[in-house]
Amino acid sequence: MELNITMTTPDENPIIRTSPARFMKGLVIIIIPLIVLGYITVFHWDDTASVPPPVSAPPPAPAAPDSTGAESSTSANAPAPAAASATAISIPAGAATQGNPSYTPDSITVSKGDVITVSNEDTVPHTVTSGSGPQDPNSAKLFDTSIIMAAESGEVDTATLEAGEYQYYCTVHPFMTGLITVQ
Ligand SMILES: [Cu+2]
Repeated sequence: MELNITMTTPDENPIIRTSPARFMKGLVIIIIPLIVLGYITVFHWDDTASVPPPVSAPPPAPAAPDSTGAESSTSANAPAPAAASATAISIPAGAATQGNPSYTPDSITVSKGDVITVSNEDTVPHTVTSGSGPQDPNSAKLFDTSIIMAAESGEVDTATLEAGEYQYYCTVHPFMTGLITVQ
């Protein structure tokens, strides 16, 4: 049995099915959006990432002392208690760039047993890891917050540390270093 599978008649051109003008019009319709998207991607890439506003003072609250037990805040991302507390380290925005402040303060003195809250106010992950750097054979053996994501916080518990000075650094950006002194 023999099949004739010719799809076109001999007098029909099987390839050119449109006019050059119509073809160019279609091409322009495709290329213009590509140019616009390309421009946005190349020159406005940074604008596509949302950068949280800098952490500012929390809304005014009644200045009642000993309010730490109050659980009035329903915010999921309540900022760390402002200043005053000596047991807080913050990682400011831009810390991932070498030369910028990395830990604030970068040297802190606490009493043994204090729990240091580390709040990451930057837009990339950081750590507070014991040791002088990745090459330190004792790196992370004394304490390690592990990765703290942007806008989140971690803790360093000093209960297991003897009095003394402890260097720490960021495993993601080893040029970020600081010092914890336990009394
Ligand atoms: Cu870091």
